[in-house]
Amino acid sequence: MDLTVFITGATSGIGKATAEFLAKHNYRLILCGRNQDRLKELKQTLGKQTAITTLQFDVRDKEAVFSAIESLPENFRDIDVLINNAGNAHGMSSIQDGDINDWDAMLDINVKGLLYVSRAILPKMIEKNTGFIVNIGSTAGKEVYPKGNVYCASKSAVEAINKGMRMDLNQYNIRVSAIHPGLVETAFSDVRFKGDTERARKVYQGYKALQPEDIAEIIHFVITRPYHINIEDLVVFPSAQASATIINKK
Ligand code: 8X3
Repeated sequence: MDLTVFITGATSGIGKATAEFLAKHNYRLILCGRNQDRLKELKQTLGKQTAITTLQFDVRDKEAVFSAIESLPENFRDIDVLINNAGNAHGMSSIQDGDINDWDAMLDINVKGLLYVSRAILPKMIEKNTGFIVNIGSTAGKEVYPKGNVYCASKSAVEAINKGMRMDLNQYNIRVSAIHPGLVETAFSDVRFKGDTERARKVYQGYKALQPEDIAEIIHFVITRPYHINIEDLVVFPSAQASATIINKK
C-alpha cells in the first residue's frame, strides 16, 4: 500500500494496534509517542513488514511537535493520513474534587496536542489538495457521565474540532472523520486511575469490552473507502454497552 500514515500515541492501546494492523497491510508508517524505547521496539518489529520511521515527542510540547514533524526524512514527508489518536483520561472525580493538574493534562493532550499536530501537518496536505485526518474521539464526547466532567469536555472539544476541520478543509479536498469508541480494554483505565490496577480491571470485567484491534480494523475500514466516501462520524460500543453508564455485566 503506497500510503503514508502518521499515528500519534502509537506506542500503546489503539495507536499500537493500528500501527500493527496497518503494517500488515504494508502502509508506510510514521509512529509517534513519548517513549523512545517503545518506539524503537516498534520500529524493529514492524520494520520487518513495512517502511517505518518514528518521532519521539510529547504532543503537549508545541515546539517539539513542530520541530519533530519538520525533521521527517524526505521520503516520509508526504503524509496521506493523519490519525490523531494520542489521548488519555487522568483521574475521575466530581468537579469540586478535581485535580487541576489532571485537568491541564487532559486539555493539553486531548485538545491542544491534537491541534498542534494537525496544524503542523496540514500545510502540506493543503498544498497537495488531498489528505485524510482521522480524529479519535470517544463516546465521552457524545454523552457526559458523572465524574467524567473534564475528560468528557476534552472529547466534546474533539467532536467540535472535527466538525470545524471538515468545514474549513472541505475546499482543499481533505477528508476529516471522527471515530468515537466506547469501552476499549487498554491501559486507559490504568492511566485514569493512576496505577490502581484493581479498579482499572473492574471497568472491563463481566462483559466483553472492545479490544484495541477492533478499533484498528475500523480505522482501516474508514481510511480504505474510495475517495468520494467519507465516514464522517462513527460511534462504536461493545455490544454489552448501551450508554456511558448502562453496561450489561454478568
Ligand atoms: C473512553 C470511553 O466511557 O471510559 O473514552 O469515557 S469512557
